[in-house]
Amino acid sequence: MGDLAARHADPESGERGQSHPPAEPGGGGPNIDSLTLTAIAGDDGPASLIIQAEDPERVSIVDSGSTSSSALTRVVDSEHPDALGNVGAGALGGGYVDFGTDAGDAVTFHVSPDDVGVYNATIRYVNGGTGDRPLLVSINGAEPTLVSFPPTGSWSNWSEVSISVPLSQADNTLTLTLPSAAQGGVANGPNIDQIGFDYVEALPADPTLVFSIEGEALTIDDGSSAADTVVRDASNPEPTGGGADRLWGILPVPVIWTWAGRPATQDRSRSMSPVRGPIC
Ligand SMILES: [Ca+2]
Ligand SMILES: [Ca+2]
Repeated sequence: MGDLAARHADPESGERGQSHPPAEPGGGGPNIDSLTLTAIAGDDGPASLIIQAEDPERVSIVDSGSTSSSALTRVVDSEHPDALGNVGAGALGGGYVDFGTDAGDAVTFHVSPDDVGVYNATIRYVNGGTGDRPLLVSINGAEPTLVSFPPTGSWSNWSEVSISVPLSQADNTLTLTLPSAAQGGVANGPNIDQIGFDYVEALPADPTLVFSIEGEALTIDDGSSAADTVVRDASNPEPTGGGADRLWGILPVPVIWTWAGRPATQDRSRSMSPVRGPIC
């Protein structure tokens, strides 16, 4: 919608002004000089949220296992260096969380958006190691999904991993947990700087339908004991209908896009690749 106003001049009085539009019985009309359309800002959705990992008001840490310094999952800043006495350069907000070495160590972000919905969560991290340091990601305590945090080249070269998450209530939690080897983890994690949350779209109509994807395996939880939500493919087609192959066409599977292993300033469009499905 716009704000419509017309500038006109009265030929007898010389009066000029704006009207919506002028009424002039008996024919004729005003001389139209110009038309001004003023756009009214639309609703761009809820404002973005950025939570610093070192924010004690919004982030809680569960540190388990050994009490040796290298095993601790803790906040690192100028007053609290890491186990080697270092503070990594390039973190935003003055600090970051350094994962220790114990499976089960966890960092929970408390997220209170203006509106519920599906959000893009951009996790800023650094991994100066030589191999992937995956973490389990869970939203509001739901079944976690393993997310990759590939090497970034150095401990000061921060990068981002972006995942799609549902923020379905006023207060949500996003928990990053160091997985065990059996869960696909290694005995260490990346450093986490911050997570930004950007609104994408409204929640699905049926919030009880939950997809969880780990690796190549897809698990469906339809919220009831009856297996009435199943995968249909060539090995398990529809009992009836669906055409010759009894499949109702192919539905696109949503994916998580990562921009891992690149400098934060790099053009995202050149290195995106889908790795996993949505976390619910
Ligand atoms: Ca620990
Ligand atoms: Ca930070």
